[in-house]
Amino acid sequence: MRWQFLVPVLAAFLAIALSASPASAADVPVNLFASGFEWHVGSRGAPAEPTITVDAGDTLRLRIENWDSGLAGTHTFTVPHFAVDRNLPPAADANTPTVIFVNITTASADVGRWQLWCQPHSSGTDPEAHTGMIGWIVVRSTTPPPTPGFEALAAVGAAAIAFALIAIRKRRR
Ligand SMILES: [Cu+2]
Repeated sequence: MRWQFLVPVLAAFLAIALSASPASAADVPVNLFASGFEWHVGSRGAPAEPTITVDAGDTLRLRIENWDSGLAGTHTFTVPHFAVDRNLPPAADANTPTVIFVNITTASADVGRWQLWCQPHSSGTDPEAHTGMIGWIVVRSTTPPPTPGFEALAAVGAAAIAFALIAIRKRRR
């Protein structure tokens, strides 16, 4: 293959590489604990009112344990933004938590900071401003810093380089 045919091909690859989309969606496993009438992430001793952070497009795979027993230990796992509202029956005893699984798939439209709470043990009127047994789900944007027309500029630039190289090669003959 002659060199001048190779240059546009390389330039095209360069343009595609420059405009490639960011990291793809991931599964994010999280262990969430209802214990002592507070939410905790990772372990029962972790701080209350935790924040779970994912990237837009990720699927949050929650394994939720309720360690509070007795009738008062009935919780809910409620996330208004994602229309999730699950019952979390009390632990059978001090060593036997109730376990439920909840999957939440996020999209770019979900970018923001959303509350999760327990209905009986939190209060408030604004869906994102409850107090009490609450936590947060933060969905980060995966869009690269906005540079309008960057991809088009990259493609045009790559083509210009290709033609310049071809012109140089031709002149040298
Ligand atoms: Cu509760």
